[in-house]
Amino acid sequence: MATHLKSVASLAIAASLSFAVPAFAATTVHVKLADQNTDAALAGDMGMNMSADMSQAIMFVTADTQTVPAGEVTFEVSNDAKGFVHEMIVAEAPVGGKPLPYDPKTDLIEEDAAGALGEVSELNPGKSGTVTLDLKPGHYVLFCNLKGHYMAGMWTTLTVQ
Ligand SMILES: [Cu+2]
Repeated sequence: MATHLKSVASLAIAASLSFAVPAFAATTVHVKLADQNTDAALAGDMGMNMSADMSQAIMFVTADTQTVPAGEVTFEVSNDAKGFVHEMIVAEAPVGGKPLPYDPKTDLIEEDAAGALGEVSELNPGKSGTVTLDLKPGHYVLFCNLKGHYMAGMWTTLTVQ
């Protein structure tokens, strides 16, 4: 028993000396959802890989980092909007420069077809929420799927390496 305790203590000291952040700690990404408090210019075709002028975006997903290590990633999502409900969905980014599957009739991303992995759904203005996902290396997209918001520019990318 004494030997066992000693070895555990030694390991703990070695770990604290070797890594500023223990390997088992989840990475946290802070995500802000925001808009220009208007939906006057929705359906702007400003989706991913659509080569639209993103400077015209009126709704936004912003993350405090663009790259995270593979493993557990916790998204802390806050809706900073004044009046609009927003959400954040995580999906694998389409390969080969393809657009995300979008239904123009509903103005929504087809979440199943897009391979949605998880979400913080429908936050009222000023509210926040979290979701933790186990992500493998690759390229991901974070987007809002309230009607028309994605095409209004409400998405960003995340690389997991
Ligand atoms: Cu939105």
